[in-house]
Formats: sequence, structure tokens, C-alpha cells
Amino acid sequence: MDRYEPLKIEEKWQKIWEETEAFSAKEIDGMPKMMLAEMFPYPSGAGLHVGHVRNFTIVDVLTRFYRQQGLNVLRPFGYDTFGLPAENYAIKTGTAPQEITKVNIDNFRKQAKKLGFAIDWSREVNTSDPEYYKWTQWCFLQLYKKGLAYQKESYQWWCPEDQTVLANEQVENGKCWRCGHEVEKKKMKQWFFKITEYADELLDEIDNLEWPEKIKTMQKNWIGRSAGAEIDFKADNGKNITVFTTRPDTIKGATFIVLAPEYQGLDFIVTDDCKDAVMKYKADALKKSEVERQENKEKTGVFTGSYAVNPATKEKIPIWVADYVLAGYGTGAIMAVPAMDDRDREFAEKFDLPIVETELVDRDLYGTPKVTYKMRDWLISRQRYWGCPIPIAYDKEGNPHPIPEDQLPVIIPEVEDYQPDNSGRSALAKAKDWLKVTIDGEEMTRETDTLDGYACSSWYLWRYASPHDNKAAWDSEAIKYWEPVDYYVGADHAVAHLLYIRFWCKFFADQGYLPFREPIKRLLYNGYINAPDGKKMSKSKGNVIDPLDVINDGYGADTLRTYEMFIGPYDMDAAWDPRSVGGVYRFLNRCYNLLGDIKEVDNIIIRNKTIKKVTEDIHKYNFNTAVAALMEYVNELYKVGASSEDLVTLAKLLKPFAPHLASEMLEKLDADDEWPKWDEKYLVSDTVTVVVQINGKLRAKLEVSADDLEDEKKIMDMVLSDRKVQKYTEDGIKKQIFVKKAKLVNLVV
Ligand code: ANZ
Repeated sequence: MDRYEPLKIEEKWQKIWEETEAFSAKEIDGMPKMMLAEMFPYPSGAGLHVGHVRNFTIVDVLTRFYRQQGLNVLRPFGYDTFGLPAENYAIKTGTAPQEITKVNIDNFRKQAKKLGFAIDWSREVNTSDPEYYKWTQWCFLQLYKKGLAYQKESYQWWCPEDQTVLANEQVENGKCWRCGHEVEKKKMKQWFFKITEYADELLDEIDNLEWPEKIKTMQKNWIGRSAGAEIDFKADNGKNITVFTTRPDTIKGATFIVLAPEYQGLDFIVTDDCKDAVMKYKADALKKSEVERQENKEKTGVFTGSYAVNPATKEKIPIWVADYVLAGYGTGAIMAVPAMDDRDREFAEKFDLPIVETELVDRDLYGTPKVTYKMRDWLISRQRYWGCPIPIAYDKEGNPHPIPEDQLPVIIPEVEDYQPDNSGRSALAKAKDWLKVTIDGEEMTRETDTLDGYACSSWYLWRYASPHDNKAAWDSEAIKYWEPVDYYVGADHAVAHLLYIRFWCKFFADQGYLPFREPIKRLLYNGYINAPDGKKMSKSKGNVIDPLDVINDGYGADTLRTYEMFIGPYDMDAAWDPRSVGGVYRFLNRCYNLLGDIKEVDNIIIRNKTIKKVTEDIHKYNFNTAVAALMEYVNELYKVGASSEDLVTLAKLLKPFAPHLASEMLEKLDADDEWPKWDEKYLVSDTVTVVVQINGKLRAKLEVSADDLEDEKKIMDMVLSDRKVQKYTEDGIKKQIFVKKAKLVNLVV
């Protein structure tokens, strides 16, 4: 019997899969389908990292698992290629981003192939390919036609470092999500997508999704629906100030009005005496981020000199300006009820304004009912070169016109210098010839903003259904067969990408282009892999593990894949452990070596038990315990000897994790890879259920073998490592009792 030589075996099978196009997927009428994808990567110059490997391997385990079960499975792959790193590199080196992107994609593809993923390589999608972004532009035009892509002048987040505006979703704690530079507010005319049009549906359908609760909650909070009322307060000068309140019943206690510093019409309210102070206050407020303004710091504000009448009490109340009132929420004006609201109370105390306790009034008495959302329209203009050009041109009066669909794509022009100037326009403005375009005989000037990269990723999952279609963004028949996506796996973009793609889905469903309203059935959100010391891996700390090193050190891709599934529950962060990598490698060696010593035995019970455990674990995404069960199975086989049937089962169950080794074993055993089934009749007598009570409440049930019941330590170990049990015992356990006769574990916490 020869040695296990992973690199040799892996090269052999990768070649076979490539030559036979083993994973190419075709629509087959009547055959049940399964579509899976990871959040496609940005192909950086650094190549794949261990986080990618975890993410892609989860998709691959499920892909192979369902293939082995006889489903028609599609697992495509793509690259999210627009963005600042390529552009910044271009600015530094003068190399065109197109070239850098090509090199990086080639590298990513080569590396992904080394990992043996069951990808249909004929379906690659690349967002910066003109054949792709032609259809991104087409999507933009559909939204434009329906009034859902529009221009508006407003204050926007501006990153002075990257010299571009940012969407709200891209500002994190007042800093740019990319470079970490403090952002500021700038008044500019920008393009938006009207995502708020779908706010209700985006919110109402969240509960029907098989998505992690934490992501659903984040989306709900982001959309932030509040039901209340808008109430008019008449100011001295006769103008109405409309406030938004969720507590119209508290109106009798409203003793002053507060306007946001950016409040439109502020100029008409401020008296001449107060003008200087208000303008100075406004200028200071504009420098602060919304997060900063909502922090619980000492309240600041300034009086406008004007008053308004409280419609409930008929009393004159002063109008103030303060930055704790945000411009973009509600109407940007509030009625302050210091007796009821903490922020208003702090403000009243600081500025010596009246705090009046009064009775509540009937909620519908004043104002008109109004629903408000925290979510804003999606700002899509970017003043950057390396993005999808917005297909718009302006006439001499500055009115926008769509580029006719038959003139798409609007190709990104070549320029010599990618550096944006300080005019607030992208480097596209330097392509003087490109700027000129004739539409319906009229000379026009092209838009020089490009689209937020999130627009490009808002429809790529649909492109996977027919990636080479040159007549449509996606083929209606192909999309009907493959989609919505059954499993989507990623570790990022909880509110940005995952909300935008739902919005586009609803929009295109309304236009008759999609036969479903939710694009992703099940979402798996995987944890990060950290350095051995538990810290985030980063180049500057020098603690990065390169997956390619692990392969080339002789461990091979199967060890890397299996290790990353074994490292812990898929949805939790985990620290890299080099010793455990070695352990997995030895395990795979032991699997292979069993081939050299096939015995005439019949291990029907452990075989059935293992099939059941691995199958159910994969269904529950417990990939780590599935691998552990295979390790236990192999240990047993070493004790009692393995028949060829035992080994065929092992190889089949191992294949989603270590596909090269498993394929080699199955070839040697002359067997196919059809997923094995278990027979309950071999399991009945073998397992018992242990019930776990925590503080008297039933919290978990564990299947254990009847033999294990004799071993108290083993039972307690199993109970304490159960995830449900761990959830309830986070704060420590005071007392633990095992009652063997009753098959019961009692925990007191
Ligand atoms: C009077 C009142 C009395 C309020 C009371 C609350 C409690 P949510 O639930 O987050 O929607 N508000 C309205 N517009 C605002 C803005 N642009 N910036 C800051 N605060 C604003 O909050 C709605 C409440 O937040 C509104 O109801 C308003 O204060 C304030 F006992 O009006 B309330």
C-alpha cells in the first residue's frame, strides 16, 4: 500500500474535474435544483486568505453534499472588482485598474482551483467587465425610468481622504469604512436610489426569511419604522413648523420647539439679533457626525429669537436650534416635552426652560398620523474613476438625460492620471473626448460620477443564471429554474448589500423581470478566523496565515478544508491552531491507510450511527461535529477492523470535506459517491436520550449511546459542550447532578 500523498492526489483530481467540466450545471426540467453561493470576493492583490477558505468551503461542503444526494446543483463564482484598492494602486503606480484586476482575478482563480471547489467555472462573473456592467447600467436605467433613481442636492458624507461621498451605510462611528478617516458633511447634488419606497415590504418580509436572527434584527433596526403623527405649530411669522412625534398624546407638555441646525427654512425663523449665533452654531454642528450628535454628551443649542403657538395649550413657546435633533429624520423639527423625554429634560435643565407635568390627551386629537423610517434613500454617486459609469448625460441647461439603451455600455475611458482633482469630480472628467456625447442630435456632456459598488453586487446572483446572455441581464427561464438562491454564505454586509439586493429584487419583480420577491432563501453568516493568539490577522501585525502555505507545506487542500470546518461552530469566530491542523492531517492519513488493511467484518451499527450523525449535522450546519463524528468512526474502525463497505461509507461521508482524498478512496474501492442512507433498525437499541434540566427547566436533549450512559464523566463532558447548554450556563454552574437511572442531568446556575 502506498503512502497518502495529498499534493499528488489533489493535482490528479483537479485535472480530472477540469477536463470533464465535472461541475458544470444545466437546467434539467423536473429535476430538483439547489443553488449556492458565497458573497463573491473582492480579488485583492494579497490573494485568498483563510477567511475566504472558511467561507468558500462551507458553500462547497453543502454543494457536494447535495450533489451526492442527487440534486441538480449550481455553485457559480464571481469577482466584485470595482473599488478603491485597485484605483489607489493605479494612482500610485500608473497601472490601469483594468490590468491589475485581471492579474488579481487570474491569481484568485488559480488559488480557488487549488482548493478543489465544485465550481461551475463557465459561469464566472466579473463586475468590471463591460459585458457585465452594461447590464448594471441597464438596471440603473430601469430604476431611472420609474423615478427610483433621482438627483437631489443635500448634505452628504464626504471623505476628504478618498475624495468621495459615502452612503450612510459606509460611515462607521463618524469615520470612512474604507480608510478610517473622519468624514465631514458637504452640500452636493448627488444620485440616489429610492429604497425608502420599499421600506415597508423590506421590513414586513424579514420574519419570513431563514436568516440568522442577528441579521434580521440589524435590518429591522436599520429600517427603523416609527408610527406617530405630524403636528403643525404656527410660528410668529405665520410660517408652519411641522414636527414629527411618536407621542402626540404628550402635546400639552410641549414647552419649546427644537429645530435641527440644517432645518430648511431656518433662515426665515431666526430673528436678526440671533442670526450670528445661530449661523455659528450651525457651522459647528455640520462638522459633527450623527453618531456624535446622538451621544449622551452635554446638550448644546441656541435660541432663534422666535416663538410658536402650542395648538393644545395655546401658549407661546420658544423655538430653539440644537444638534440632538437630526435633519434627516422625521421633519427635522420636534416638540420638546421635557417632563416625558430625557433628552428634552436635559436640554430644558441646561437652558432653564419650563418643565410642565400635564395629563395625556387622546392620541388622535392633534396632527395627522405619520409613519417615519430611519432608513434614508441610498446614495449611489461616487466621485471615483474605477466604478461603473452612471449612464446619464446633461444638456446645455444641465438637465439629465438617460443614455439610450442601445448605446450601452458606457465604457470607462482610459486616462493617463487616475488622481481625482479637488473639484469634487472623478478622473473621468479628464477624458475630454469621452465626455462629449450626442443624444437625439443634441450635444451633451456625460455624467462623471460612477456607481457605488454595491449597485454592481445588487444583481450578480441573477447574472449567474445566464452569465453570457447578451440580450438580457438575466434569462427569464434560467432564473425561474435556479433561483432564488437556496444558500448564501458570507461574513459581512448585514445591512448594506443584504438590504440592497432585497430592494432590487422587489423592484425587478414589480417590473415583471423576476418571478420572486426575495432573492435569498437561507443565509449563513460565518465567523472570522483569527490568529493563534486570538487577535485579528493583519499584515502589520505579521500574524497572517497564508492558506497556500498550508497546502504547499505538504498538508494539502483537503487538510486545510477539513481543518477549517473542524475549527469550531461555523458561525463563531475561531483562532487558528497549527497543532490542530496537524491533527486533521493525521486523521486523513489514517483514513487512507485503512485501505491497506481491509477485513472481513461487519460494523453495521457504527456505520449506520455515523451516517445518521454526519447527515443530520450537515443539515444543521454543524460541520465541526460532523468531522468529529468521522474521526470517532475511524478510531472505532482501527479498533475493530474495517470492511470495504465501512470504507466506502467513510469516503462518501468524507467527500464534502476532503473531496480529493475521498475520490481517490472511492476509485480504489470501485464505488460511486451516492450519499449513503441509514437504517433506523440498527440504531434503536443503541442510543438513549439524556434530558438536561437547568434550574428545573428542560433545556436540552442529547442522544448518547447506551454504553456511554455507564460513563458519568463522558456524559457530563457531552452535556457541557452542547451549544444549547452552553448558552444557559455562560455565567458558571453552581451544581451538577447526573441521575443515571432517570437519564437526567440537573444543572443549577
Ligand atoms: C415628543 C415626545 C414625547 C417624543 C415623548 C418622545 C417621547 P423614534 O421612536 O426613534 O422614532 N424626534 C423626532 N424627530 C427627531 C429628529 N429629527 N431628531 C431627533 N429626535 C427626533 O423617536 C421619535 C421621537 O424622537 C419623537 O417623538 C421626537 O420626540 C423625537 F415623551 O416627540 B417625541
